[in-house]
Amino acid sequence: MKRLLIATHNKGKVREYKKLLSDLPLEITYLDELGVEEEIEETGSTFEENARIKALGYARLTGMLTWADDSGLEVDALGGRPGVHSARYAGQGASDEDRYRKLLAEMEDVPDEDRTARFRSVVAIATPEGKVWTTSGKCEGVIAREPKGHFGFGYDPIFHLPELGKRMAELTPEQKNQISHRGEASRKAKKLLKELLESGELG
Ligand code: ITT
Repeated sequence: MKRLLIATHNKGKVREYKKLLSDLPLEITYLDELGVEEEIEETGSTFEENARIKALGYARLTGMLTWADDSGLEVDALGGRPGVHSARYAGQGASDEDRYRKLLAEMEDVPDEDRTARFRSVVAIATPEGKVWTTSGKCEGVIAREPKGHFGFGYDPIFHLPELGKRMAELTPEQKNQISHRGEASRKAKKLLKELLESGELG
């Protein structure tokens, strides 16, 4: 069976992807399982660029078909920040909670009607020979004033979904997957991957 590397160190993402891709004829592995410690630097200025850089970089490094995503939170009142810097927003070694607390503090004086935001995700699939494909997804919401919920990861406890009346972190993994940016991008990427496998394009 062909192997697919999920190129992430984020355990939340590994969990979500293993589940999503479990019915494909692929053996799924991930960086920590392979013991890959090299970091591919995310030097792009968009999610699309960074997803391509990550997928191609790890595909070349490992010689494996590779799936990577770049994702993050765009807050309108902050001109789209933290955006591609979402993981580094509170500096090296900070926790998910440090990051969302910092964002709540930065947003303290922003009125309710201006607290709109969205999660974005781009998934890239790359071969060691340098072929790469991408898909994208987004999820609209509002930055809440205090955290709630214990599911998910990252900024989920402060990301409010007005239509559901809930935080992202109050949704079960299945519910989150149905409406999330990563769910959308990865369903499209899964369809693409299936077509590529069936067409023989991946060898
Ligand atoms: P890899 O690069 O190893 O995949 P990462 O955590 O650094 O893992 P990103 O570069 O894509 O991932 O950064 C995304 C950050 O954006 C992530 O660390 C979270 O802080 C935030 N984020 C992305 N998707 C999220 C989600 O579904 N829920 C909450 N926060 C999310």
